[in-house]
Amino acid sequence: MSTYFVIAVIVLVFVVIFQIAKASEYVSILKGEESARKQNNTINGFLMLAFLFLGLIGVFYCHHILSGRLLGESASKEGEKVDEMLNLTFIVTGIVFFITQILLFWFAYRFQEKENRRALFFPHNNTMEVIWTVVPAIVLSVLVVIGLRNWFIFTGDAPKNALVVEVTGRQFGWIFRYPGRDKEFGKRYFRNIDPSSNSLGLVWADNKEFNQKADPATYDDIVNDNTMYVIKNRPVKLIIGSRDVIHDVGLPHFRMKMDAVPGIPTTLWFTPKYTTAEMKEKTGNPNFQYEISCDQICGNGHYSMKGIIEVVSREEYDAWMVKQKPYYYSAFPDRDPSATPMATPSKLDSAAPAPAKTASVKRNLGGNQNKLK
Ligand SMILES: [Cu+2]
Repeated sequence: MSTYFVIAVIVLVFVVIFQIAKASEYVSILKGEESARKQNNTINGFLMLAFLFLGLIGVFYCHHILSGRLLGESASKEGEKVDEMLNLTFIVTGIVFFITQILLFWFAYRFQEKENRRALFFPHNNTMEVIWTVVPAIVLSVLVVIGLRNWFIFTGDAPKNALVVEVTGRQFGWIFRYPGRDKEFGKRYFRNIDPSSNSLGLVWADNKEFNQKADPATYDDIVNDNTMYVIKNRPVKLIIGSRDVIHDVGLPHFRMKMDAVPGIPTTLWFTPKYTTAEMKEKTGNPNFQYEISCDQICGNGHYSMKGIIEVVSREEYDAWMVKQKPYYYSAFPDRDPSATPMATPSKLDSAAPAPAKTASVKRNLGGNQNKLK
């Protein structure tokens, strides 16, 4: 209802301005050009004041309806620094905004054309030039330095105890990888990518065509689509990449974002402050979810690229992790020791395309990639 009211007021204001302009046109015909121009001048002076007051009321009104309806407090410790920067920027630009806008409209009204008034010829003043160049330069430099310092923290080395998760964007979704027990991410190669069985192109097997050797570090990597689990109060470092076009890991609740670029890994770390359950309580929204939104227009399914982050306690995380199976076993179920403990190496060897000369665990786990396709 109030929206319609605001629209109606805006339309009304424009109708009034239009009518005044129309009326003054007729008046100028009747009265002659000179006196009509003077009258227009007075009207314009008052309109300047009207715009100033309406504009200030508009600023106050927008502030009033938006405050409390935005995202709320930062859900990460590092995000607090982003909020501090934003607030500082708002304070500095806010002060400048009010001073300049009020002076601009007030001067236009106050110093309008009058019979006996002569304009002062004021072409140049070096002192003023220096002041309004140096002061903004210093203020902006301070803002930039604070921003750079924070940027180097967020994108720099994560604390040693950080949980490391690899995030890969694809059209249209997110793929998360955890390094598994060896705490090491296995190698990937883009030509190994098969959306149905090897979504990240992990180098599971020897491949002579691509001159690749199977990387045993891939065997325990855990791959998860669309939901990332992280731990409250423990820093999490994201290693970000993309499988196709440029995406962007947007984390509005944590106040972070970082481009996901094919072939160029980017990193970012932050420390979640509240679990998802705590945020449900804090926001009073039982359906609250931490969200990864893709912040880069990346194709016609861009809008659907929503990833979920579950922030949980250490115990809940461990319980979740225990249930995860290495991705390798979902592509090679017959090699899962918990599923088929009786799988014999000789059987596996016969599936390999080019048996190596020496028997090794590596070869047994390698297998035939063509089988996947
Ligand atoms: Cu995207």
